[in-house]
Amino acid sequence: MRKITFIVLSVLFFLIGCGEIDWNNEDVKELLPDIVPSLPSPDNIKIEDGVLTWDSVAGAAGYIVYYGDERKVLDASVTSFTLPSLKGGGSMNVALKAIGNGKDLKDSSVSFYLTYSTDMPFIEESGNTEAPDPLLPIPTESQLKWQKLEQYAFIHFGPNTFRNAEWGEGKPTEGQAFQPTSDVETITTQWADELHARGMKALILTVKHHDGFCLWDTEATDYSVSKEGMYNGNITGSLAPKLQAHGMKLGLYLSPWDRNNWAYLHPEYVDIFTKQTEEITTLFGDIFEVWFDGANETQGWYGGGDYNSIKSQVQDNPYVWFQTLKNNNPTAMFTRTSGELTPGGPTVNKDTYLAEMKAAAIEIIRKNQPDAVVFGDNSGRGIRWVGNEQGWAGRTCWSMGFEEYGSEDGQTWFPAECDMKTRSGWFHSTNSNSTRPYKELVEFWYRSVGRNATLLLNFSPGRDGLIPADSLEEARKMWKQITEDFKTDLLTKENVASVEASNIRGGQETFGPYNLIDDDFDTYWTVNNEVTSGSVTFTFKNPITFDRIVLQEYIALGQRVKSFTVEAQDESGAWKSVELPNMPYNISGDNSNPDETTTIGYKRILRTAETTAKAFRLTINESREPVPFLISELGLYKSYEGSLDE
Ligand code: FUL
Ligand code: CA
Repeated sequence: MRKITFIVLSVLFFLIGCGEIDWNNEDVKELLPDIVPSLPSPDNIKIEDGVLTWDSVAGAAGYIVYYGDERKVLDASVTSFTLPSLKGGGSMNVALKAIGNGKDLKDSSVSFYLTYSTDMPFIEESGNTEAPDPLLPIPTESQLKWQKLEQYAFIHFGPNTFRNAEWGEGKPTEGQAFQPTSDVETITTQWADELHARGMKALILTVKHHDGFCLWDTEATDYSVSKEGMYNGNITGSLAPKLQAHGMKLGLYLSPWDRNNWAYLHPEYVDIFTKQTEEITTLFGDIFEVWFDGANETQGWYGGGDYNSIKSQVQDNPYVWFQTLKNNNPTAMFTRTSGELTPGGPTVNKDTYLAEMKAAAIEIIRKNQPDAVVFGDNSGRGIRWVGNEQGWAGRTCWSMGFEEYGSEDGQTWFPAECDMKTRSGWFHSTNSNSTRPYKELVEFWYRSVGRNATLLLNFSPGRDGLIPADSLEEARKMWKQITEDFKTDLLTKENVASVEASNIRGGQETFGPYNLIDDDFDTYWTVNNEVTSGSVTFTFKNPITFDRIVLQEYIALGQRVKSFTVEAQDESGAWKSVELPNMPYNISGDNSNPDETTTIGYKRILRTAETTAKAFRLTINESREPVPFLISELGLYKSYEGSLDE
């Protein structure tokens, strides 16, 4: 028997021999380690949102919470404790023990210590307590909803599909007009199901392209799916509920230019066009976007030879009314009528005519579909063409102004949409039968969605009415690559040890930097009114490796940022600008230069060199006006290099 045990036992026998044991006697406690059992320490201890919780310990008479320099004794019935607010910064150690009954159960040992740290860096509470004032122009709610769709599909389908045409070229004959070999249900089911599976949040269909053929059952003209001798399938009507079932939105392309209509550029055609607009905005449920294409010509004629000769004749005077053509053959649909232009007839300014006609149609859209945005409408409620059909927005891209780059001085909110093709033409053609590889589609996505624009990706169903399998396969891979690239945000509360911000509006948590990583667009980090630049630094518990930075500006109050900087602290502790390598390849009109750190807007994604960081810093250098900036979200990701197989 070891000596120490011998002594303990002797003392015990002595004490027992003297009568009742005083279990609380310090000498007794001291001497009892092996004999009176201890309670187990509380298990499953967690701190969430400032509340400490644990699993109750059977037999405990209560608990003691140790936090900072303080302690609190709690009843046995309690298994949670609200820690004091750490507003104002700092962190504290927190631990817990279960209290024994003072008889045959000793107190547990003290649990391991947890670090409880604040969501807010230390900052004086001073300055503005209300959200910053908006900086005009700002988006409408519909424009904001539209932008959040990010990526949606385009479908070009119509008579062009059946004769390798893009603009209704060539003389159509009745039989060639429109003859999909699949039934309408098969077609629209494929479109909705397959595009939904590829991450498309909406679909814009050419319900009428420049050839004037209508993909719905229209009362306005005789040239549609439902007329005698035609396909007899209301494609648009069948598509709408299929998209809705997937939570996808429907958009409609209605060409103002109508090459098949004698009345084009005549007053009568305004009635036809507005009637068509009325129909498409009332027949198919909610519409998110209406595309009034910008292409137009000075003649409403159909047919190669005539078209070119008329075009050359009107070149010098493009505002001639085609009265003669109208009189010669008012309703011919598939007939290539020769007509002569009568110079000197009544004239109309084509641009004014089209602008007025579109304005009348926009009125109808506002009435029937108040939530829809109109492509090309720069009244402050529409959206703009990005200025190219190559799938890229500018590295600097304002939601005001025009084309790729927009302008910080633009007076109306006019965000950019990038329309891009998966094949060489908008329409299917048996002559150019290849689809773009997914890597290019991924590139378009980064250069549109990643640059404060949306991506409108076109698919060209074939003569069977179905989107070709090769396009679907590349789009599948594209979407897999993108979803995998952004699967895991590395800038999360779990990974962050501490955060510092140079300024926080009013010193309030509501405007603090944790809003940058809460996955909520509507919460943001912002600063006091007089502050126009500033930085936020996140220090990680363990270094992280990333090659994608995602930034979102709270554009609901206006687009502001015009210059920012991103830096990382390497393992040696040195701070360096995050390296921005060249883009994977040139795109017509864009190039492979590195990304720029200028505008942010709704979403800005930088593809960076692979960077391992102990800490990450975002600095906002300048806004377009001397006003505070508002940043909704900041994310860091590592792109995916694995297999894209199904
Ligand atoms: C252009 C049209 O002329 C093309 O045919 C196509 O519809 C494209 C999306 O817009 O302006
Ligand atoms: Ca947020």
